[in-house]
Amino acid sequence: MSKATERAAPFLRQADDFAVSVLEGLSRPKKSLPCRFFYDAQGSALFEDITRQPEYYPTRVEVGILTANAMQMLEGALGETVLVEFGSGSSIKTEILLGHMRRLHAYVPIDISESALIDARERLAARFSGLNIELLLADFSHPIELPPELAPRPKLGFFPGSTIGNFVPAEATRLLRAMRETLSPRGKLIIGVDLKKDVRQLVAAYDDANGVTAAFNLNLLARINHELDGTFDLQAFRHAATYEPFEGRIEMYLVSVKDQDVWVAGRKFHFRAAETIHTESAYKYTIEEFHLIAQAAGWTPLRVWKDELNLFSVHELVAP
Ligand code: AVJ
Repeated sequence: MSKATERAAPFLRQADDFAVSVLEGLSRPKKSLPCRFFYDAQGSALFEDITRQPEYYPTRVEVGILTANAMQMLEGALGETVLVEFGSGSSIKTEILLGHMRRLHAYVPIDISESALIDARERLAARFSGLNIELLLADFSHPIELPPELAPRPKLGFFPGSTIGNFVPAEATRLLRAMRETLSPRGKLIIGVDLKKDVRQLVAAYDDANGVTAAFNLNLLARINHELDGTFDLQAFRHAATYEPFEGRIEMYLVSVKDQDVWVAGRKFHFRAAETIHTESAYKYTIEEFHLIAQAAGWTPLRVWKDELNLFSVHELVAP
């Protein structure tokens, strides 16, 4: 994948970023690991499996909203438009939009997972012959530089799945501001935002009965063992998901079931029984709360599309 690698973000090589972030996270008084590292090939596959679990409503509800309202979302998108997707993963939802776009200049999926980008391109190229797909292997939480020939064109941003929820509100505002710059001039962003709801339903979505989310969470330790010579015993940690009502967020943890020492990249880390590693936050919003964040990032919220049960929302943001 020479072209994608050429356009990879000029930051720390992914392997170094992983090593540095893991050692730093495990050295903190309250141990934590960045959720962006969930998505190695195994993690991406486990996430796809999560989206098929009955408790995990966000994906299928959002797909319903996108399918029912795609034409409205694409109003104004011309033939020379560039569709830019942040954290594209499998690009499954993108197919709904692409299926309603008569013409498009290019689709630029941005993702940290090389395997996900390659698989998505293969599938989309087979279904949409002639579609110009420009892969961008990069971490979308950093400023993104689009290929120079695409930068001056009108751009439609797509950020589904409520991945915005992984960022604390101040960071979410910073990220939305950076996206506005990437999509300028006159950019538009279609973004998925999971809504606040019954706590039992929220927690169940992050702790499904089949244990797929637990496997997804524990896979992070398997990745450390694999890539950083870790000695994590996956049986000695368990998955936990809680909802923090004051913060309005789901928190995911890995909990040590006993006192134990673990080696990572030649360094020893001690875990007390019941000690936790924070692995993900997923903020949930009301429509009004999300609009405040979008406006603070310089966006003007226009239409909002929701499902009849008010479980999930898709927002249209335009740059003034
Ligand atoms: C891909 C970040 C949107 O937070 O709902 C699913 C990831 N974590 N189950 C989410 C996830 C646990 C998901 N996002």
